[in-house]
Amino acid sequence: MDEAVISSFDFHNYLSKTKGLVEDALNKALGPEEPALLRDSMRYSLLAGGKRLRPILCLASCELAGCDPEKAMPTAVALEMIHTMSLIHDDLPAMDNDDLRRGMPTNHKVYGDAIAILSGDALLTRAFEMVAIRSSNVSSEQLLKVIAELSIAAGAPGLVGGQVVDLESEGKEVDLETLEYIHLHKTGALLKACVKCGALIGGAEEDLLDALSIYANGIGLAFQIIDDILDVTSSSEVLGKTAGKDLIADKTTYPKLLGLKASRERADDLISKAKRALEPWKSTSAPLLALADYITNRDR
Ligand code: GRG
Repeated sequence: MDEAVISSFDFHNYLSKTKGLVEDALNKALGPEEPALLRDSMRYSLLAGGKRLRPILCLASCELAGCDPEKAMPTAVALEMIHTMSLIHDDLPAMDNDDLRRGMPTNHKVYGDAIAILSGDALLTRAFEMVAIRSSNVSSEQLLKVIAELSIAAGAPGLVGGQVVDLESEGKEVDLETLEYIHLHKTGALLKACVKCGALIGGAEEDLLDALSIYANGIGLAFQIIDDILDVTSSSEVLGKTAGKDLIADKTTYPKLLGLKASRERADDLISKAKRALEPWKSTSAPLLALADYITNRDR
């Protein structure tokens, strides 16, 4: 794709088509299994909508590496399962204690705390099953690398670690370094895994993996800065989750530390840097470039 092709790239069409494929795969990933209560609770949250940004990033990275994105679909589904389980657990009374997610009552409000915890556990373990059992035409070596990436991103070095520091920091003065640590772990780690896993399945060379790592760091942090901004500037109706929550929980956020204008500028800088990393792949990176812009321009 040259400049003209990139500027004519129909992102709206790409997004709705790819989202449709992801929704389809998510729907098929959870069959008519037992016990019914657990299945219903898992399906309730997994199929509740959402932007599906993580699986789309995974598929787009696989495609950029020159491979049919369908090959990465089981991993893309796994990533959305891990993300969804983190949302279910994050909403629990012992954590963020929220009633609204993706425009619907949170999982524990419908199924109770115990089933919400267990359906999160089941989604997390199902994610690894998806990668190990449903992937085809992907070598065992690639699958092992993907499984390692997912484990690291979800566990103590990623989401769980970030969540712990986030919980510990509530009601305290937090500096920019700690805030960045929280964001890069709690949010950035999984977004980075999406990009990396897609590229690994696509058979990306080292130079592309390095560039995608820079891209992922930039979009990961920018995504959370925008999330902090939207928490202040948007409404629960638009967000589909409780707006103003950070203030209520006395959390340090980018707008609190830097103000709204400087936060927006920081997000824009990060997105520009992320996009610059993909310059050498200008002719084939239109979806990832457009996804980077989507992250800063989104309204929910
Ligand atoms: C993963 C083992 C494991 C445990 C989870 C609870 C927890 C540990 C971590 C919390 C992680 C968390 C909720 C981070 C926030 C990430 C974030 C900004 C979510 C919102 O993502 P969107 O906007 O949501 O992409 P949709 O609904 O569009 O998918």
